[in-house]
Amino acid sequence: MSKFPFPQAGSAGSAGSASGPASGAAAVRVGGPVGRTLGSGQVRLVGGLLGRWQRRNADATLPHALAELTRAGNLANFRRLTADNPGRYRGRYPFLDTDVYKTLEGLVSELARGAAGPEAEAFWAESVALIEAAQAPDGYLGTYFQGRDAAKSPWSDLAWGHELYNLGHLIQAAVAAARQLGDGRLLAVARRFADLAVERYGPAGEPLYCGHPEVEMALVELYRETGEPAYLTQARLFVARRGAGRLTHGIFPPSYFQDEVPLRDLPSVTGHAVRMVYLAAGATDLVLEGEAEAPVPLAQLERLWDDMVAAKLYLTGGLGSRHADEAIGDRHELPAERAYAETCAAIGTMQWGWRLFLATGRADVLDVVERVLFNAFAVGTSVDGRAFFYDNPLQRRPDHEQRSGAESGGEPLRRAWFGCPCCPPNIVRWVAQFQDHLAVASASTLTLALYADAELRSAPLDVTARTDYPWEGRVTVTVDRAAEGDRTLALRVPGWARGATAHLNGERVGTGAEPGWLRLTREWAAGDTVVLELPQRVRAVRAHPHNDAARGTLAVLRGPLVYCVEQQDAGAPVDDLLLTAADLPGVREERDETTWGQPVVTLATELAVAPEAAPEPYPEAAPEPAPATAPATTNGTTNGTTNATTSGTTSEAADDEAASDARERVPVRLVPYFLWGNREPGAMRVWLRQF
Ligand code: FUB
Ligand code: ZN
Repeated sequence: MSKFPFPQAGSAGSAGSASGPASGAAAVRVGGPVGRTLGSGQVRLVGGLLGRWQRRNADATLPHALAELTRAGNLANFRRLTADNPGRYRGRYPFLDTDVYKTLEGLVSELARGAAGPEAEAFWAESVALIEAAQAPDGYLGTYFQGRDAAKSPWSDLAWGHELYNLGHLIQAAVAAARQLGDGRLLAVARRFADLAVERYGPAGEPLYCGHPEVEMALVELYRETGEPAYLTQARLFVARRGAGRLTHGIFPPSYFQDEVPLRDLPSVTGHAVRMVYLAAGATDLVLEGEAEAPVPLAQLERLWDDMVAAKLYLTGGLGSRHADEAIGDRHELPAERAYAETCAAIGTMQWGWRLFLATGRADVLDVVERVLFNAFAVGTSVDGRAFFYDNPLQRRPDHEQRSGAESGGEPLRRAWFGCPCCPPNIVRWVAQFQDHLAVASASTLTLALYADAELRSAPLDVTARTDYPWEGRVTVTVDRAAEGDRTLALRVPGWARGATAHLNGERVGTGAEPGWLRLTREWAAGDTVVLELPQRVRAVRAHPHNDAARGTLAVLRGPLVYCVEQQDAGAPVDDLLLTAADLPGVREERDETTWGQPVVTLATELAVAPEAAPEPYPEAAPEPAPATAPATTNGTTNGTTNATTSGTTSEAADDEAASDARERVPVRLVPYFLWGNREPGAMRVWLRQF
């Protein structure tokens, strides 16, 4: 018997259509070797942290976004085209239509699960009518370029105009509405615009492409929804053509647009961070639709991903080291206080990672997706769901002056909205789609990729997962219904969960057979229960030795969560605190139910203080004693022994560590990074000094 309380989906993987609701539809309706993504009619978040975030999305963030879009003029930009005498376009950027589309994409999911209120329904009705009315007779839609007073004519500036980026977000909202509400009106608009794009830039058209990738992912999804192969072909063309250097811009170099080298030959992720990961996600979608015809082989996409994870991603999963050009940095260029790590880049990284998991089944890719989700992405939204970070640094200095966001001025912490408001609407849609990124199923296997308190149904198994993850590491999976015959339940064992154990109906089962996965195959019966214990060890990590900005520091993690120290929780300036590995056993886990109005695990300890003593900024270094051991090998080890100098701990550090016994120690509380900046503005550090 299933406890699932809302509409039955078709069998896993059944195709929906624009003419009727397809309540089982996921945002990405696709499968790979591991199975097909389970969608909103098949997965329901019940509680826990992700469930709370999703409720906050419907109750606070979505209504807030609707009000801001109305206030800022995004909706008025469509309305003005329906008037006899259109007024001026409001806003600075040519992509402000997308903030309506992204919000609609999220709104549709919230409406479909009955979580959104009447103001969401009213916004939906009004905006669909305006979008329909604003579309030009030839199918064109881009309010910046339409109307008598338009600054530029359509298709005159592919590098910066974002017209196909606009189309991409329109398509994604339209597909969501067709699948989840059975409302095909937006899909009809999107198809007319997509057909125009195919006519202009298809196999027989100009061999051009958009300055901001996004439409590639969307066209693949439009193909999945409609079955029209021209959309798939167009997506392939856009990915394959990029790198030809056709995007000319007075300010940004070709690498900003990933237009210097074709993606199939790109040695490392580069350029504008959001553009990079959206492009890679689209290219991975094309692999999922048939690698033989995909412009970029899966091996190249995996190589780019692995290289990004190894050398370009922040500990939090944030991507983008430079404010200049919102760009990815060089290898190991990861300054904590200058981290750009845009919230949209976190979303794009998860979109790419999810598709890469579908294509490869790699559990370590999901570890990264999870890291991004609980850190670089989650930090972008305030506890009340009505304020946002655009950039997500890992350090704030006490005298910090630059305000949050792409523009100068404004709030010292999260802002209610931005002149370039790409992040908040992206948050709305991503949170609304959490359930589409938790599990996949094939005829034989249900795979739980990420953990949440949720109910899941699939062809092989219906299960209920109960957990307080990530605060606790116990996940209890109970089978509610099983198909006849042997079926597999696959559970991800995160790489950080050393010592994970599992019990099936009280009997211990092994977890070590396959790195990253626990697979249990049997004839299941309702009531069978698997209890997975993922030890949420408090652990410290240091940065790669080439990450100069973080050398000589440690960061603290617990499970998938990165922790930080905010000034209000430290008995001395955060820049003067010293943390060594020897401090870890003294760290106490505490549950705080009040500070943020929700249960949170914080970490209490006492740390040594090294107040800034030397008045000189660059005091002369004392001569180093000659090394007693053989020179280090390139990986920083000598005969398997970590070499102190190359691993980031100098002899000076060792002296300091020894001396730290004598130092004053002060109480310190570490809090999850995603919660920082919800109290009064102050200094914050993820990486704490070792010496
Ligand atoms: O260009 C559209 C969006 O605006 C980008 O994705 C963000 O990085 C911001 O620049
Ligand atoms: Zn953004």
